[in-house]
Amino acid sequence: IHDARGSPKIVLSEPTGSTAEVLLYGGQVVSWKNERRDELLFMSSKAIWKPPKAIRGGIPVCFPQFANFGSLEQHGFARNRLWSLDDCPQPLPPANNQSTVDLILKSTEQDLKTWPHRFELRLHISLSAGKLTFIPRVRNVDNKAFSFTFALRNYLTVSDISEVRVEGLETLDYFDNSMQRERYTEQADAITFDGEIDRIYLSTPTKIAMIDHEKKRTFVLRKEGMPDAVVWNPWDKKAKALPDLGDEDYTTMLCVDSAAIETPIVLKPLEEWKGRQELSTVSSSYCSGQ
Ligand code: TA6
Repeated sequence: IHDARGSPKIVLSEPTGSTAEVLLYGGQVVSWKNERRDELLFMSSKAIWKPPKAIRGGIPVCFPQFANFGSLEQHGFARNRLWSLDDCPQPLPPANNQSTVDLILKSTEQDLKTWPHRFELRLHISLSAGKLTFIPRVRNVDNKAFSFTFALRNYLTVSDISEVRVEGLETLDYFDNSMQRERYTEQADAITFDGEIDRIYLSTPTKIAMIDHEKKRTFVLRKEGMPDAVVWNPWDKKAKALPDLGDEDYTTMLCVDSAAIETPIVLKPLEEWKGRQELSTVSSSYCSGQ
């Protein structure tokens, strides 16, 4: 663990040479490099790496609220808090060549003022060849029930957003964030990009593929416990309006998030919710439907 721009950072590694970097700030993965040292996650050229701003890139955790689906700050507060190592499951071995880390965020007196529910949010992250796995868990440690919405916002690096195709969301219903959250139905073929997209796809299948022709790379997202998927690219106008996103950055980024939004998760006292997300990359020989 060593400091990086003010936040302690954990570096995960595995025998084939891929690495991932996780900050205690936000419990956020900020880098995932394959064995050829290609950076697989997008990081804004103008990201702000210090509180209270969320770092625009990597994989921020949106909890206890996605976007403005509620009265809290945009995407909740978990991504703007300093998490800790969760030494309950097992203390992190001294060597940094560990391929897993367990993080925890507990409700604080300060946060109880804005979100009056005592919780323990745990995030297990493990790296293996070509795959990054996340197991988020939320436990209600209060004496009354609460509900929350949740997302893992996966900022993926792409060669050129206009050359990317997303398969697996065909014919699904979605809320369109850029159209007063109206409900629409997706067409019957893969999603391609020629403008701003900000959609919450509902009841998605467990597998979604993001195919990047030029880079000859396909990301595959597999998820459980998070029925929805968000697809977001701000395109040029919105990109210019975001101070922590480079004006051209939208051409090399795509967010495809695992999420539980349409049906908030309800926990009674002592109940625990558990999700799972596997993000993997496959080579150019990938053919759809695999
Ligand atoms: O995708 C949902 C959304 O709320 C978009 O409308 C856009 O605001 C994006 O998230 C970015 O949010 P952030 O707080 O990371 O700037």
